[in-house]
Amino acid sequence: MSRTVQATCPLCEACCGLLFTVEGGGVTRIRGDRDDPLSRGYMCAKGAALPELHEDPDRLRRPLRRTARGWEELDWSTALDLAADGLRAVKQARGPDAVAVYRGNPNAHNLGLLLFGHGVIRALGTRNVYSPTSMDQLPHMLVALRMYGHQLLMPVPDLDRTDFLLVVGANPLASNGSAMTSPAVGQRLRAIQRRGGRVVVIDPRRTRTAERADQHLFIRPGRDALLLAAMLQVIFAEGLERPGRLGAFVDGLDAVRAAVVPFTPSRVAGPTGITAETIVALARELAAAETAVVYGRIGTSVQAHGVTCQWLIQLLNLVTGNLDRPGGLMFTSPAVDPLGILRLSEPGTVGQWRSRVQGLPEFCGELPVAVLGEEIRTPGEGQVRALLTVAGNPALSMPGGPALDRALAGLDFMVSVDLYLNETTRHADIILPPLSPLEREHFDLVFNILAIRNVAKWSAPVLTPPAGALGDWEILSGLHRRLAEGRRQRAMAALLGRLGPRRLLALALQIEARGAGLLPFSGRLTFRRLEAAVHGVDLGPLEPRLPARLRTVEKRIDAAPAGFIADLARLDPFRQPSAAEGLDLQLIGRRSLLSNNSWMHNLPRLMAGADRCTLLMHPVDAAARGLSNGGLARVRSAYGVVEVPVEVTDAVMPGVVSLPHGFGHDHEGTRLSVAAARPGVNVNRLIDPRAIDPVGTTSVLTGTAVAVSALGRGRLSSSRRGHRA
Ligand SMILES: Nc1nc2c(c(=O)[nH]1)N[C@H]1C(S)=C(S)[C@@H](COP(=O)(O)OP(=O)(O)OC[C@H]3O[C@@H](n4cnc5c(=O)[nH]c(N)nc54)[C@H](O)[C@@H]3O)O[C@H]1N2
Ligand SMILES: Nc1nc2c(c(=O)[nH]1)N[C@H]1C(S)=C(S)[C@@H](COP(=O)(O)OP(=O)(O)OC[C@H]3O[C@@H](n4cnc5c(=O)[nH]c(N)nc54)[C@H](O)[C@@H]3O)O[C@H]1N2
Ligand code: SF4
Ligand SMILES: [Mo]
Repeated sequence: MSRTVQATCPLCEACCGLLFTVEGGGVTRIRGDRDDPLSRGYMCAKGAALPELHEDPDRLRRPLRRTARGWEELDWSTALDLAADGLRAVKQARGPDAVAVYRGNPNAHNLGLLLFGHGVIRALGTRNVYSPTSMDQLPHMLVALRMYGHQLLMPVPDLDRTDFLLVVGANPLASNGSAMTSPAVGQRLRAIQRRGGRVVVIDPRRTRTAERADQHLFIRPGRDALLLAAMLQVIFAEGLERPGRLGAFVDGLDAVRAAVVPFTPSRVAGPTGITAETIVALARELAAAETAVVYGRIGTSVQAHGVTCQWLIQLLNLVTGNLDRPGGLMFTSPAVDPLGILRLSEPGTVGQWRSRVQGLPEFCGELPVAVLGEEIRTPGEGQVRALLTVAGNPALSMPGGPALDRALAGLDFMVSVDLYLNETTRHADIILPPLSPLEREHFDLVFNILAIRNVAKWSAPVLTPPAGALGDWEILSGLHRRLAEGRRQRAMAALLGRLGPRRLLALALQIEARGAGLLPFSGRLTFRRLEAAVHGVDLGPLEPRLPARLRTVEKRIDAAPAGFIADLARLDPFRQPSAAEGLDLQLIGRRSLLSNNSWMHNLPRLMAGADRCTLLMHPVDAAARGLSNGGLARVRSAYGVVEVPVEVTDAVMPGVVSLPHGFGHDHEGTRLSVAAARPGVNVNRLIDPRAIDPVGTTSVLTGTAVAVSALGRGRLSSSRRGHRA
């Protein structure tokens, strides 16, 4: 007997609806669900690999403890006791801040981790809380907080209705869309073109998205703020601004107008690599389009002026009248609204506390990842001596490379909640492996806030979990109950544990319903209706939400937050990015459809084919260094060195090289047999954690100055092999 189960893919922000055929306890077939209101049948190779992830013999099934004789399996209650005892011991001996918590990217895709992570952090009482936010979307959140009054008020492109899409520093055809839940984005871009619209891409690399676009412009890495400021300058200088209905709710446009005056197209042309005429034409086209969206993603966030980029992107949408209107950049109306539910979600905070060593400010309850390594290494009161990682792989994902790896190795105690024994969790004393993604229930709390259409979907587990195994939420709930202090905390931990994610979600929907009249979907979506709609509930296209949805005190948009204006004043078009002696190239990253940051490299079907961890280099640059396709190159930055094969291609602009992140699976002591066979190198060995955007404390991961030299074909020097350990 076979049955078909509908479920949302939890791997990336596209949140595709998938159909699983289940037979004899396993998945025998998987395909895209054509009745899903958003993904309409789309599925990528990673989704198709979910059964392989489930079956992966290297995926951990039982808790592990490190011993002198190697890893030992534990039963769950012993494992949770030992984990909690170890964390508590460090807290008691060295104070709460001595225990750090790092929650990785998959937390955002996991209902249980989202609902139960906070309790553990509260119980630990630590200020050393970290996540990839500060190497990712922090600039978007800070801009949302300052302009619209809430960190989560991040408007998304109304892709299905726009006539003109300007993509800056994003490659949705590889990433499947980010800060914009829009599955099948390739089809959606094609649809823009079919209805007579245009897609333009600004990127130092001719990506798949750029190839699909009507126009692609190379830009020098890290120079987007200049381009965006110049576009605004043209719009103001030519009197093209028309903020429309929202004009009455905006403060500070005159300050913006004055601040962009120096950024004329002719001044920024040289530094950006885009001609003045092209910049003027782009600004005019944006202003003239019936509807338009400027959309910028990670390429414009993880640079020295990342916040300024995201701010200027909001302004371009605003002054051309495209903010909060169909076909423009719009705010969502999620069924479970974090802004609505009893105001449970904080608007956002900056600088409530500072990091001990460098004094960098907290943002929304977290410190920047840039400081984790030094907080572990630097002795003194408040030094981090224990770490809890939850679904994260900082050993590969954070800037810092070997220094960070050594810091993790030197901790007194470490616990990891993770599916694998990988580069990070190999340092743990206790590893707590959750059920596989196919064995857990799912609802998107985060990505419904960022979806290009209002949708909601409940997914029951596809497969029945093995008896006695624990899901992510049960693991965190178990830690929470053990770590909770005082009667109130203990009672809360016990209550949450009894409810579980499913009943908490049902409760959230009930609370939404009570707010009848305040929220567009109040009372319309009960948990029963949600559960019955196995393909998902379509709540319709995005609707204008301003000014009602603003969370600023006066319910007005602040177009000119002081810190942002000041950063613009610091932007000198002619200042070269600081390049130490001989570092004459700029390094950018890239993503592949077949990767998911640093994980999923252990699945044979995703690792088949050509080596993906290669250095892309322009033919002119390669020839100048005596490098050809497949030749080995030594890449050196002011911070570190890697050795990697070269792929010569004119898809990168001259002067720019590209290396993906998430590789470097050549550490001893991992259990990743497939990944370790093709380890690649860790690009973060080249990136100095001290490189940050001072406005938003986001790590600068793009535009790193590097030198590249030839090593000869097939010759690996000892420094590549030498870092096994
Ligand atoms: N398949 C797959 N999907 C993923 C992920 C994955 O690893 N694999 N990761 C997920 C995560 S965590 C995230 S945050 C999202 C990210 O989603 P995207 O932002 O779409 O990610 P990228 O594909 O890295 O695209 C960034 C683009 O910016 C360009 N770029 C680099 N530097 C600059 C610059 O200075 N200026 C400009 N204009 N462009 C620049 C790069 O060449 C690249 O094409 O993807 C998510 N989706
Ligand atoms: N140089 C450079 N560095 C980057 C980036 C870049 O573009 N360039 N991108 C940055 C970005 S945007 C991000 S988001 C970060 C990602 O950084 P991280 O979140 O630290 O890294 P991931 O590779 O996503 O690691 C996810 C971990 O979670 C585990 N895992 C997967 N699913 C589950 C689950 O359901 N439950 C549990 N408990 N564990 C699970 C995996 O085994 C893996 O160990 O990397 C950042 N680092
Ligand atoms: S695009 Fe993302 S959500 Fe869709 S199947 Fe692929 S990994 Fe899953
Ligand atoms: Mo990310």
